[in-house]
Amino acid sequence: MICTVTLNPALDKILIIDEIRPGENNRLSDFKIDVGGKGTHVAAVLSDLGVDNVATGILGGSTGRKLQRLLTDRGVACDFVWKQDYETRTSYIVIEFRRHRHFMLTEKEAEVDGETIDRLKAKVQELSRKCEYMVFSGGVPPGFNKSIYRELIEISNKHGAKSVLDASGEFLKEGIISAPYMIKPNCDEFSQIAEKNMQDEREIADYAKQLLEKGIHVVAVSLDRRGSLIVTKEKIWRIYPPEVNTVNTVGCGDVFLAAALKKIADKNSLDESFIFATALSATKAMQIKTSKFDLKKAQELIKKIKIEEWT
Ligand code: TA6
Repeated sequence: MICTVTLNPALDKILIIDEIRPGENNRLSDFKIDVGGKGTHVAAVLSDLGVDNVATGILGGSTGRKLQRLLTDRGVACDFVWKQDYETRTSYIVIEFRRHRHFMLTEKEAEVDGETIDRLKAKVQELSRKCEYMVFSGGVPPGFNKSIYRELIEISNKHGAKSVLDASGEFLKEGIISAPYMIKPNCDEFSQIAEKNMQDEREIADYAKQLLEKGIHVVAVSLDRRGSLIVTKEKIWRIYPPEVNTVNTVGCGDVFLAAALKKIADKNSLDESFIFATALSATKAMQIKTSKFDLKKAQELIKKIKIEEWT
């Protein structure tokens, strides 16, 4: 069983428009809703891939109820901490077809109080006893300390679960102190940990090796459209993604993480797991919705993925 922990879930509203014209009434050509907030995406994708999973985090209000319904409909077991007088945020993803571009606008979230945070910690403790993997993913609403992911990972490690962290800034920097099993930073987030701008792939691999000395087992650095670097004590892989017609890249990282975890949990080798993750995530970029993918297409794309083993 895999548990996802989303401290700041969202409902994704996807607004589709041909062209945005400033100062005019911009009429949408279509509108879709999807689960949002990183960890919840991972949960929905895991369910679609047939992996038993439970989602926790903080929810509130009618948006929270709507999001939970979407997750339940996808087959996710929901065990959220509910907060009174709190409304789960909405994220707006605007897809502008004519210019082949999209934007994400996220609502400002309300502050979380100490009592809710304590209930969340107790929930993480309870779930980390039952789950093999605990996935901590996404932004953090105000009210939490910078150390929150470090504390939650410590709790999971203590109860025998393997922790996976997909966060940014100070939350990521603090989180790695507790030595999660795996981290999945992008280039910017990796530069935040290293405290210097990291673009050179060899330099990223060398610094990732240093992180492994702290007890992390897998550092999966997303290089966005350029693919990824997967660094472990034994091996380094550079994976190049296939070319696809991109419609909306929001959620690609979450599909990548869920797909890799599915394969790792099924005891596949790491290179095989990340090749599958790369293919599935590429099919996400072709979809309008933020947590959708195309498994059949991914099987075709696997053959087009290039992988190098670095020494
Ligand atoms: O990764 C995509 C996504 O989860 C969107 O669904 C959107 O809601 C957003 O990211 C939230 O990201 P944040 O970092 O603010 O938690």
